Amino acid sequence: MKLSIVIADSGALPSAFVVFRGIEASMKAASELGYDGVELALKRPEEAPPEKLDSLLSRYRLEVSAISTGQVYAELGLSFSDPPSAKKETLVKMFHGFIDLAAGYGGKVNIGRVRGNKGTQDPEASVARFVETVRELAAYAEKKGVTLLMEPVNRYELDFVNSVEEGARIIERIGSGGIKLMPDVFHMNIEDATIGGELEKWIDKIGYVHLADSNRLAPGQGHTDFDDIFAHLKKAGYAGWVSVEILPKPEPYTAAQQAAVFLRKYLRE
Ligand code: LER
Ligand code: MN
Repeated sequence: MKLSIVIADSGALPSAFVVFRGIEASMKAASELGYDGVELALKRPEEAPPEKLDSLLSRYRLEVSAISTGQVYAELGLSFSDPPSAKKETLVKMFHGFIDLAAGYGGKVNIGRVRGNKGTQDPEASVARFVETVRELAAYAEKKGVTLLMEPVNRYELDFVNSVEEGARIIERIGSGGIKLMPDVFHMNIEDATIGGELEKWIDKIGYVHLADSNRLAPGQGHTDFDDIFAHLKKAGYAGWVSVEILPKPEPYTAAQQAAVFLRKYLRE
């Protein structure tokens, strides 16, 4: 397994859920702390120009683990569940841009908050629009050798695809090889009956894992059982990325350091 941390540009929205801000400063810190990679939380593909990425990644000996897109919904105010419109076309084109960028950097693009809510008016129609939009994007991603990552998110943030099992079922419904699951153990602690057990059960569909403790601080600062999580991931043969997505508390560098120090033992074993 390889260890990554979520970072963003200095112009990231206040709602961006990242540990460090400012691409260069973040990469320098991640590298010093022994991370193998960085997950780029972008609101537009142009925020991470390839020339800049190439020079920073080689200077700090890092890889891009994935591109995450949580800010896109906040920035554009529309989602994959919305009815067709010119704005929705803009959203889909923007995802083509993320996929094109990921083709050279990490090969993974996440779908979290941008799926939107199914609402109460006609929830099945919203979910159907979501499935259709993601199916199209997954086909585009597959052609580019990129995997979309569907992130189950807890009920207090989104009203569908909350548990890993729901994520697995919707991936089956999408029916494409271009999409996998991105379980986040913080959300799993709220929505899933077990964490390690569910990860092992759905391992064939899992392409990436987000790590945070029960209180969303660095792993080791809450009551999540990481011994159990890593025992199951190892038993299942998981060899992909685990990425630290935590609150920047008590302050970003300390939080990232706590996570790296705590997780090192599982990654070395
Ligand atoms: C994004 O990865 C995530 O986990 C969300 O909870 C952020 O809103
Ligand atoms: Mn997450």
